[in-house]
Amino acid sequence: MNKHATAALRALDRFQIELPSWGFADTGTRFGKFFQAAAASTTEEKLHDAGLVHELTGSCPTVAVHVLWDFDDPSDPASAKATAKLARKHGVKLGCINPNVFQDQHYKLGSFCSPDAKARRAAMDHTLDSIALGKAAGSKSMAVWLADGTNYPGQDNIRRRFNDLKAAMRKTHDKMAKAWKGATLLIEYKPFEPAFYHTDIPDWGASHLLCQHAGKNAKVLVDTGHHLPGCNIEQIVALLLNEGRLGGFHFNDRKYADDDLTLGSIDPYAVFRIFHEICQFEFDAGKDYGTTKIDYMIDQSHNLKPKLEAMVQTVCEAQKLFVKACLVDRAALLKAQSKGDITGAESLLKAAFDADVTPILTKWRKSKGLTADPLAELRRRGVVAKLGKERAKARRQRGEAQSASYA
Ligand code: PSV
Ligand code: MN
Repeated sequence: MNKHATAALRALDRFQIELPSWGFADTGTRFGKFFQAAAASTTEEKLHDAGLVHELTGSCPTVAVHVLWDFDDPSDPASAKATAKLARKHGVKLGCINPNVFQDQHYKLGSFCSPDAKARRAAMDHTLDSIALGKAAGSKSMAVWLADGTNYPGQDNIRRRFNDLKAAMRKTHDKMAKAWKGATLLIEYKPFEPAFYHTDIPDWGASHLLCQHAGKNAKVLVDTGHHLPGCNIEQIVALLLNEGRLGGFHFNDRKYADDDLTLGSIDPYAVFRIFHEICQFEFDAGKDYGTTKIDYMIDQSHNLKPKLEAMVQTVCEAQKLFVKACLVDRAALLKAQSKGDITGAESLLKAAFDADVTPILTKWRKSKGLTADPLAELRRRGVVAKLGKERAKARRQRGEAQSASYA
């Protein structure tokens, strides 16, 4: 193994990926929902599945939770403790807390940006409750994603909305600093959907403005699906790293919009380029790969692929592309760049991207007592079929509708 491979091996130890509880449950499109018998329908089932992905990959010790979907009583911190206990039972811990200020009827015109003061207050009350839940759960971060926006020009005052949002993010940050020390406030952006004329946090610039206004523990959350076609995501990542404001990622892939496909299924080179910018930042700072605090999280939801398989695929793909980025010969890259050798510089990236990193990943997995091929192992165990039977039966016993015949 050369020195780049050795650095990659060490970096893999630090490369952890958080799983989304909601990624194990049935989802659909606005046209319908095709059920999977093995999909998780209770919080415990989601945590069980997350535990299994962690057992197979050794890289996913935490699970992001959505407050309204994973806690019994969002106004009672004891319910966060109960979910945290369930997580421990399945060998994982609770990660990022996701308040939900988009589901209730009073958010029809928005949450923090709504023209209705009652809706703005409800959003703040829920966010303050979420802070208490996050602290009780032992989590280290909270992610704010808003469905706020308008559907038609003239519908509302864009600046009034943003100013209300700025005040809300400052208040949220201050409350976190007092009541939940050391926790990070992640602010996610999205240029479209469910609002289709304007979104109140459309891009990294708006997120960044909100973070600057909120305070030092506010960071930008980059969901890879939340960009308009052609957007250079790795450049956003490079600039945010430069400003100390890159909080983390919601990993997924897409062909058109926020398609929530498995990472790298459409454009693995784009994901590699993101990791390349992160590694380059660390190299320039004289730091080892994987030592920058970045919350790598998955945010994918599959209608048709078995959830567990999709999740294992994404984790393994992230590891593979991360390792490839660690292999870039950065001393040679610097030389090529300073000579203006464009072809040489690009070829160094391509060489790393084209490298077969299976031996590195296998060596790392073996050293941790893990299976060399987590997806093959999941399939070999027949887990999806087994869970499908068990869960269909459990649903029938609970009197729930979903049929096992969709497996
Ligand atoms: C919104 O599209 C999003 O990306 C946010 O992160 C939400 O928390 C998540 O999906 C689940 O709805
Ligand atoms: Mn997201």
